[in-house]
Amino acid sequence: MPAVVVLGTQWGDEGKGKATDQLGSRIDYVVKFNGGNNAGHTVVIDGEKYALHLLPSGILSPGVVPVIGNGVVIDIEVLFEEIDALEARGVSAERLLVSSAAHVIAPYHRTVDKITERFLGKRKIGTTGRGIGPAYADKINRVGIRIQDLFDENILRQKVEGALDQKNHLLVKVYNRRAITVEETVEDLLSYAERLRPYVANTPLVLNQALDAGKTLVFEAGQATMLDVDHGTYPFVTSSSATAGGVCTGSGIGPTRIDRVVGVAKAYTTRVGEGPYPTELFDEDGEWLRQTGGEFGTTTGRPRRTGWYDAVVARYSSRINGLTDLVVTKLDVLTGRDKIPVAVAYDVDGRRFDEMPDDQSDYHHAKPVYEYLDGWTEDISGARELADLPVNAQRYLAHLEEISGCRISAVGVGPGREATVTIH
Ligand code: 2SA
Ligand code: GDP
Ligand code: MG
Repeated sequence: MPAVVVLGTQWGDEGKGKATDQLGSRIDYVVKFNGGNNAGHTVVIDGEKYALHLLPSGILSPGVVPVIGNGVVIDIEVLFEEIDALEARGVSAERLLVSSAAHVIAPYHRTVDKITERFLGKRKIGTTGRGIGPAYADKINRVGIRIQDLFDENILRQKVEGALDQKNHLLVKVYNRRAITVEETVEDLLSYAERLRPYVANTPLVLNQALDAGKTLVFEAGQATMLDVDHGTYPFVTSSSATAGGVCTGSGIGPTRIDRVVGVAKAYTTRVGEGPYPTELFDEDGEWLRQTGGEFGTTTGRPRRTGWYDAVVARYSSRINGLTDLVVTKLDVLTGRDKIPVAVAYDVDGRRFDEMPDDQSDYHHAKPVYEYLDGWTEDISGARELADLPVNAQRYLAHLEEISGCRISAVGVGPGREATVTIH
């Protein structure tokens, strides 16, 4: 399996970090290709919890080369904070490679992110406030700063001038804020340049050469399909391509080199931030899922919205990403329920939708059409084979597989590295 993609099929936090980490002993490179420090991936190893944001999960496996690809936006201060925190716990970042073409999140991107949200008021997106959207906007608008610009002060100054031109106009005239100076920004960015230099590489070349040499690469998505800027619930999305297509543009490898696309899905659903969410629960069941599943943001600590499994979303994700297999996580969280609802279709003002509505307004009005499956009460955290699971848990999985349109290859039964049922 030379090139494997691991991505989220719902609204994020499906447990991608753990799914990637688990492939660890068999892989050579773990590559991040989209997003930035809005991501939060939790990996639990021997009871020790690691929360990763910018660094790929592969950093935790000795021998794996972690790569931050060109499609990522990098807050360099946060990157070094994360490296320092891991090194203090004995995890080395020595092998890390950072793309010279990745874009930088400058301090003004964070400012603009927060101000924009405040001004949007009721129409806000509920961003993580990390400057992600404004950094990608500058990239597309061709006024972004790239990692390689940090090594030429003249070029950096010119680019910062270009980036601040319109922003200062907006900050001062529209938002009534002070102007950001070119000098303070250049100084801030230059202060990291020398420390960053040893990590910087031509990562598309490195990755293609690694594939040529028969190495195994895992491409780890941040956020998820329903938050993808093209295929998600726009405008309530993040600003990057979190689907399988983003792997190619965000890392510089061709689509013909991808062998396997693994979609990760929780046995229920969660969402952070604003936007439509048909199976969302507002009652005590929703609170029960939040508490039992520990559904609080890894980056911001925000309580996650919670709801039942949504097979319409699963089928959509399976199609958009060309999934080869599905990893279902957090099945253990559902233990103790009498009946477990799963949405198989939507009702939109009396019309039935078996597939994702194309029209945003329809999606905002979609109500789930539920099937109710029998639950189980046995502790399943020790299960490692399908046969170790109670019959009703097996039936739940078989049904998910049928309605999601994808083969299930593994099931998470606890946060730990070892707590996984592998299906052969
Ligand atoms: P942004 O900051 O511009 O990317 O926000 C846009 C939307 O994308 C959502 N988003 C996320 N949703 C779930 N998990 C994310 N990562 C963290 C985690 C979130 C946290 O792993 O828990 O700690 O709050 C993530 N990152 C972005 C965001 O909520 C907006 O809806
Ligand atoms: P990611 O962004 O997709 O990597 O997911 P997060 O790390 O943000 O959120 C997933 C959470 O679920 C983390 O706290 C994981 O430790 C935890 N987790 C992952 N898989 C399982 C599982 O199978 N069971 C349980 N109980 N927790 C899990
Ligand atoms: Mg997360």
